[in-house]
Amino acid sequence: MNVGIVCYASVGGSGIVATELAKALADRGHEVRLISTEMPFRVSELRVGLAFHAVHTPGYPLFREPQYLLSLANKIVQVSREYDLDIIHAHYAIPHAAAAYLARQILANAPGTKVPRVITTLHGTDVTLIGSDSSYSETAAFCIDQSDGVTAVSESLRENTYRQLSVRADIQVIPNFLDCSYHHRSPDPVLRARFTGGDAGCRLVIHVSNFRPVKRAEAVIDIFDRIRQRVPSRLLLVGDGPDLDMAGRRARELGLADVVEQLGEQEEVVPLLSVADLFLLPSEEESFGLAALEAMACQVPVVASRVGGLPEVVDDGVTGFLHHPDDIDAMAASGVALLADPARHQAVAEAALAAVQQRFCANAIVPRYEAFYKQVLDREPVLATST
Ligand code: GMT
Repeated sequence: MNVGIVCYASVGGSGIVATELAKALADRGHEVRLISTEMPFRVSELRVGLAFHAVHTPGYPLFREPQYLLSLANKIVQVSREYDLDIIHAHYAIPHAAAAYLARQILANAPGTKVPRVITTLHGTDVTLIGSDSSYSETAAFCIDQSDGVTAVSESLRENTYRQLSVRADIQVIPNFLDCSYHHRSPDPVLRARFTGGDAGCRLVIHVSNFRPVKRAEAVIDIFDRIRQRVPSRLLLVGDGPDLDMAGRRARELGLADVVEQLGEQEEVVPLLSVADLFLLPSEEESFGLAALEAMACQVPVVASRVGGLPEVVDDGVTGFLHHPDDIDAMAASGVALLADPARHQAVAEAALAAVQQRFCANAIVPRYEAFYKQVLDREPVLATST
């Protein structure tokens, strides 16, 4: 199949999933064209069957606002005409589903032109935070409904979409996945010693996110503070975003400046996860929690909020621990219970890895996307064309 995948290039779950899907589809013999503003950060090496098309949004003195939706739709039309796309797969509804819809309308307007099917994958904040805001809700719901196929990354997100937007589309759940040949624990003792200061008794706690308010970075510091009072440990903060400074401030207030290390955005998280002992994710909302899945694949037990799709990823008490997002004490207690009991830690780490291998590896999930593409191509298009 010829597939155009539209995604955000920035560090973030939806871009990672779209990029990993593009790579996996190319490896399975499809012709895949990634369409984004920049080369997504996880497309490292050249791959047969995978090409990248950059979207440029030229400014103009008259415009105060960048016209990304229009330039993206324009690029999709050009790529589709040139490379005969069967599918445009938009990751993140806003504004990618709208751009795909517009591109399909433009293509359908030219008799004799092949009109690709549009598939939209909902990732979470495109529904739960931005999409359901009254500034976007009508356009988001319309464009989702105008897609030929819609997927969501968890049951929870599917239900939330019906609850929060007036969407009628039949939403299929296809969970996120990992390339399990890459995402596995491979600890570097030198790196670990660098973070522990060579103290064999020191445990490493880690948080990876884009430090937006939904991630509750301050809660990460408060949980770590409680853990640190019971178990000698250090905290690694990986990623960047609006709340990172606040997290640093909170750490200084609590006298933790020497044991909290800010590593900023990192392209490679596996080496960092591979030296960590505990992953904290006290988010307010998480449609899936790809960061938790990456930690589990690296045998790092997760302590997280019982919100959104996280219970579909973490089996509470077996592959990690889930608590109410405001129950900082309970999260800290679970962290201490794991770090202070090596046998329990190992059991949870092994169960987490087994769960990832059974349910969330690319070889189990990518065929579900392929099957969905075929299903969508075999049924009547949403848009009646003039061809
Ligand atoms: O929340 C983020 O870190 C970014 C955001 C995105 O779209 O890039 O993440 C959402 O999509 C991810 C991939 O499907 C999910 O794993 C995250 O849970 C989801 N974030 C939220 O729902 C807050």
